[in-house]
Formats: sequence, C-alpha cells, structure tokens
Amino acid sequence: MFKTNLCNLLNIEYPLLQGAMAWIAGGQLASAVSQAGGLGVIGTGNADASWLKQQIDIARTMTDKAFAVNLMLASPYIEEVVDLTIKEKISIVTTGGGNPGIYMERFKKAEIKVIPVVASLALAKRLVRLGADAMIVEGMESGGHVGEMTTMCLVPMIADAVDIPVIAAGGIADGRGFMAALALGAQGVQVGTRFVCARECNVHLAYQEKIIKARDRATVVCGASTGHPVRAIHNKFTRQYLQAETQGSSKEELEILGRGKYPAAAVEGDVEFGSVLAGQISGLVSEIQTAEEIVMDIIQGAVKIKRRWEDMQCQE
Ligand code: TUI
Repeated sequence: MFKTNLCNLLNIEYPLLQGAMAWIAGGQLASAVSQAGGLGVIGTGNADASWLKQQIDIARTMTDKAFAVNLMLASPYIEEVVDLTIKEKISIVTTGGGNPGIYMERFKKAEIKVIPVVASLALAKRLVRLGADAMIVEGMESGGHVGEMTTMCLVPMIADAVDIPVIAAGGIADGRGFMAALALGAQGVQVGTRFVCARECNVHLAYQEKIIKARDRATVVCGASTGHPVRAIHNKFTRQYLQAETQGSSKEELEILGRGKYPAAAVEGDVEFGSVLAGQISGLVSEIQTAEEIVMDIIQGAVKIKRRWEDMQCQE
C-alpha cells in the first residue's frame, strides 16, 4: 500500500529504514529489520573494520535480504571501514556526521547506492550534484548528533528542492509519524529510538528501560558549545556536562568529560553516568517488541490513518 519509488530503489517492501546507532545497531538488529520488510542498517560509529566484518557476517547468516552500512564520517577508522564496505559488496550505504563527497566516486564505481544524512538545505543540494541516490533529512528531534532544524520544517524545504527520494528522520516512531512524513513530501522514514527497544537489539537492557520510562521532556542537547550538539536522555552525566558548558569549560575539557560515555551506557548499562543517546520521541516508546512487531505496528497504524482519511472523503 505504501510502495514508493524508494521501495523500488532499495528493493524493500516498506519505505522504512532503521536508524544507524553507534554501539547499538549491529548485525542482529539490522538483519531483523530487513527480514521484516524494512531496511536494516549496521551503525559503525567509531568502530573499526574487524568489528564491521563480524556484524556483516552475523547479518548475512540471519537474512538473505539486503541491509545497509552506515558510515560515521568523523570516525578515525573511516578509510578501512569504507574499504571493507566496498570489498564486502554492500549494496547500500548511509552516511552521517559530514559530507561524503570524497567517497562518492568509489561508491558509484562499485554500484553502491549512497544515502547521506543531511541536516541542512545547502548540504542537501550539494549532495544531489555529487550523485546521492536518496537522502535522509534529519530533524533535531533525533537522538545523537543533531542539527538545528526540526523535521517538520526541514523535510518539506528539502523535498521541494531535490529530485531524489527524501527519507524523513527525527521524531518518528509510529504510523502517525510515518503518515506525517509522507504528507511533508518524504517517500519514506527512518526510525531510530523505537528500534533501540527491539528485542533483537544488543543494547543493554537498562538503556531500553530508560527509553521506556522517558516522558515528553526527558531529553536534552549537550555540546552545543563544541559545535557538535548531541541529544541524550537527561541524567547525572548530562547535568554534569551542561554545568561544565555553562561554566565555560574548554573544548578539550568537555572532550575528556564525554570520553567513553556512549559504550558506558549502551554496552555496560551505566545509564546515569553514561550518555543515553535517544530522540525526543522516547516519550512515545512504551515496550520492548520484536523488530517485526515494530515494523508492522508502524505500517498498520499508517494503513488505518489512510483508511480513516478515505472514509472522511466519502462523507463529504
Ligand atoms: O550522525 C548522526 N548521529 C550520530 S553519530 C553518533 S556517534 C559519534 N561518535 C563519535 C563522535 C561523534 C558521534 C551519534 N549520533 N546523525 C546524522 C547526522 N549527520 N546528523 C547531522 C549530520 C550532519 C552534520 C554535518 C551531516 C552533515 C554535516 O555536514 C557538515 C558539512 O557541511 O560538511
């Protein structure tokens, strides 16, 4: 029912991508989402090529369907991760945290579809010229590294300006968000935070519980003073970090304060002194479900809305 051009481009049943979450989205989650008809994504973050190889192998034992690899462009291992992605013949790549321009030619030559994440109109236009196949337009409601624009404002602006499929991200976790994104001009959505609470996700249980307990104002943005704002659930770590920022700590001091905080929360489960990256939509996520249940709930929720709209038209 929601077959858009994006589905044909990526050979997927539903126009629904799983967000690439560093330390969280491994091969098991990515394969479960692809198996359910969406597009699963392995999030590399700052991981090296040997970690990525393990995750690709895990995903390939669990599904025959395609999945993507996300490249975090600021990673110190970016070169070896790009090399491995090409060598392993991954068919779709998403990118984040920068401009993937310098890798475009190699991806094109290897017939890899490139879907960059953008948080501004200027970069969106530049990436169309560089040959992006689609783009993920990410609003500041998202978890993790964020831009300044909201999904509601940025998606229609970019959808009007580019002639490739737009995928909306940030603040989407159910059928209502899915339909809203299509109404804004997107051909699909990317969902991150809700998939953190997937049964197949290898994140620590305490992290999932933190998201499930979160209410509307649970997240804050830290690090604006460093030029790399990051959204996370408010806890003892964010309180300490924001206090340091207010008191004028230097970039170096803040870097030391933040070191190792992603794995501390995601892997070790220290959800008070670690950084629990999550989007504003955390307040809407209320249970742990399988990836398939999440995909089907979003799509069936969207189908119900579409039917309701069609019934409204009949009554007019
Ligand atoms: O990348 C994300 N979110 C992330 S990555 C991450 S892990 C990490 N690890 C170590 C250091 C930093 C992060 C946690 N969350 N989202 C995609 C995204 N990309 N959001 C915003 C952007 C972005 C920002 C600037 C994309 C392009 C860009 O380009 C600047 C330019 O014009 O060159």
